[in-house]
This record gives sequence, structure tokens and C-alpha cells, in this order.
Amino acid sequence: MRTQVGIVGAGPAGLILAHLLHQQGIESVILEDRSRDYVEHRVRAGLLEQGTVDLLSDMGVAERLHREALEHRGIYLQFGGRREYIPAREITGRSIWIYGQQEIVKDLIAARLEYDGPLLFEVDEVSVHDFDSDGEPYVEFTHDGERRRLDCDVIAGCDGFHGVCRPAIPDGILTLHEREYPFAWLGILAEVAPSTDELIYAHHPNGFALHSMRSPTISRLYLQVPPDEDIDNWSDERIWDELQTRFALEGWTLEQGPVIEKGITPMRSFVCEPMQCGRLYLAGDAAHIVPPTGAKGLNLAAQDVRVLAAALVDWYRTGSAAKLDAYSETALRRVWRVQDFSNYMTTLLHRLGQDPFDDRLQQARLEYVRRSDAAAHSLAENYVGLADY
Ligand code: FAS
Ligand code: PHB
Repeated sequence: MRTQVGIVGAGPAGLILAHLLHQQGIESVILEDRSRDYVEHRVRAGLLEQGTVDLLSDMGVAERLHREALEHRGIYLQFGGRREYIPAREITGRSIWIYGQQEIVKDLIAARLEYDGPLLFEVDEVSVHDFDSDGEPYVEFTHDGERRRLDCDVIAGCDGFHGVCRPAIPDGILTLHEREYPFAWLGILAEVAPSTDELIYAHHPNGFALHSMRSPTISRLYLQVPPDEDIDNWSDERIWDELQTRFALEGWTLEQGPVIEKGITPMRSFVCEPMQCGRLYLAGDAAHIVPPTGAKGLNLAAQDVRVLAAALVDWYRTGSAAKLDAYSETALRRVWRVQDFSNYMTTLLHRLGQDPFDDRLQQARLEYVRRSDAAAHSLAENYVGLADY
């Protein structure tokens, strides 16, 4: 097989990149190691920046999103028995949108198959080669029991944190920045109408809690738990009891319902620099992970491939590799902004440990967001996503 851009991974990064390239007449082949059914039902992100919605709209794949997504104009911060509203839209002119990641993946796969764009599911033993030499890059993989080879001009590593592309880069080229947080998130999907109109981020002595949603009938809630917590220790009843405790507020009720999905997600920050090696370009979770407190992972993946697609289009159109060579530097500017904001939200709202001095600093920061327009403005503009950063 031969194509222009070999894309490993059919998550948001790979699918958005393929569509952006297709719209500019650039061919690609997407290789995904899971089944279509699996990637279309994997519960992950749920919150979209205005910039991500605008990108998907410009790509012409947001028709269902505009019909079904929930527009939010701000968030609630709950601490010290009070609930404060951050009017993000009023402050920034930009909204945030609730629409499940798996719905975006479904829409993008449907668009890809509509124009017969090559997309192979359930490939195996993927390996990438010759991207850092003068030779032509190629990807080897097994599909339907047959070992295949895909020759291409460039490879886009959109295969997530546990993929094969980043580890294929020779030693000594990448600098890896990592931070593990001493806690995790226990997340549930519940068949009950959300008890709030917009997201509630709650700081509580027992730990952080988040009330999010997926639709007018499906709620998504998270609890801070120890990093090595076992989900089997958490019955649905215990989960709801703890959520009731952490969200408790005079005159407000948290409605409960059947838990239809639950899992525990580790909290880490990770960045690899640079995000490219020769003709291999990393995007999304393959290059960076943010703790979900800022709801940025999916949005950052979309911005990475927006930059990468523009650089590839320029290379194919003009022959200039200037934008491609600057891809990593351009993308990392936003990556570190988002890392800083996600770390800020995580340390602002989670129970950090036993140091009373840290607790006092946290209280002071929460109070500052409540009392200072400048602090609320900064939080709001980072939360909705900085335009043209
Ligand atoms: P993905 O991991 O989504 O996609 C990579 C794809 O590559 C996968 O389909 C995988 O199967 C495939 N792949 C892996 N190895 C391969 C191989 N060897 N060969 C072929 N294919 C391979 N982000 C937000 O913005 N907002 C949120 O609210 C939010 N909440 C989250 C909640 C949870 C519980 C989790 C886990 C994450 C959350 N995130 C959130 C972050 C998350 O959504 C990611 O940032 C996003 O999936 C990144 O997209 P991709 O980079 O495309 O990676
Ligand atoms: C979600 O809806 O899954 C979600 C929302 C906001 C976050 C993290 C996750 O910060």
C-alpha cells in the first residue's frame, strides 16, 4: 500500500487529522488496533472548548453535535459550604459544550467511510520504520492474518499514551516530563437526570468531586480516590453516599440513579519534547497527557492536528517544510499552557495531603477566585480555551 500520510490510531487526533487532510486533497490511511464497535463506545471525554466545536463545524462534521450537544455558559466551584458561579461566557464570549467523545468518534468515522477514506480496524503488530532516515517512512502491520506494509511520505503518531509511535523514536532524542498525582478519579455514568444545569467542581475535606453530564438523562460524576484504589471496593451505594457527602449544600439535592458504567482513571501529567522525529509527528495523548480536571485532553489533541494539518498542507502545496519543522514548537506552546492550567485546577480542588500549610494556601486560592475578577477571568479564559495561542 502507498499513501501520503500514514496515521496510526483512530481516536479524535487521528480521525480529525485525516478529515482535515482529505478536505485539502491529501490522502491518508488510518490504522486502528481496536474494533469499530470498541472505539465508538469507549467512554472518555465529554467537554468541548468552543475552539474544538468551531473546528468540527468548519470540517462539516458537527451537524449532530449542534443538534445534541449541551451549551454551557459557565461552571460552579463549590468549597467551604458555598457554591460560586464562574460566568465563563459572560467573561470571555465563548461557551463550552457537553458532547461525549465517543459521539465525536462516531461522527468522524461515519464521515470517513462516507467518502471511502481508508480506515482499517483491528490491525495488529503495528511498527513504524525509516521515519528518521533519508529513506521513505513506512508502517508494517498485520490485518486479517496478513502482514502488510504501508509506504508513506510522513507518519502521524495518533496512537495515544500507550501506542507504539512514541516508543519507536530512538533513545536520546526525546525529553520526557512526567508528574504522577497522589490520587485517581473514580468515574461513573448514571441513568439519572443531572442535578445541576452546569458542571460543579467541588473541593471537600474528603476529596474532590465533579458533577458532569452527557445528556438531559445521563449524568457523569467523578470522585477523588487513592491512586491504587480498587473499583471492587466501591459499591454503587457507597459511591452515591460519598457523592452526597462531597456535594452536600443547604437547599440542593443530588438525585441518584442506576450506575451504568464505572472505572478508575490515574491522574498524571506527561509531555514529550519534541513532538516529532524526522518524518514522524506525534499528536494528542501520544505526546502529552493532562489530568482531566481541566477537561483539556481531547481539546488539545484537536489543536495539535489542526496545526499539523496546516503544516502538511503547506508542505504539499509549496514544498516548504518550515511549518512542519516548527510543528513541535508551535504545538508545545499550547501544551504547556494547558499543562499549567490543568495542574492549577488539580491542585486548587483536590485534597493534596496532610500539610496544613498547603490546605491554607488552597483556601486562600479558592477565596481569591471568589473575590477577584482577575482571578475568575484567568480561570474562565483558560477553561473555555485560549484562541490563537
Ligand atoms: P486516544 O487514546 O483517544 O486514541 C488513540 C487511538 O489509537 C485509540 O483508538 C487506540 O485504540 C489506538 N491505538 C493505540 N495503540 C495502537 C497501535 N499500536 N496500533 C493502532 N492503533 C493504536 N479530555 C477532555 O478534553 N475532556 C474531558 O472531559 C476528558 N475526560 C476524560 C475522562 C477520562 C476518564 C479519560 C481517560 C480521559 C479524558 N480526557 C478528557 C482525555 C481524553 O479524552 C484524551 O485526551 C483523548 O482521547 C486524546 O485523543 P487521542 O490523542 O486521539 O488518543
Ligand atoms: C466529563 O464530562 O467527563 C468531564 C468534564 C469535565 C472535566 C473532566 C471530565 O474536567
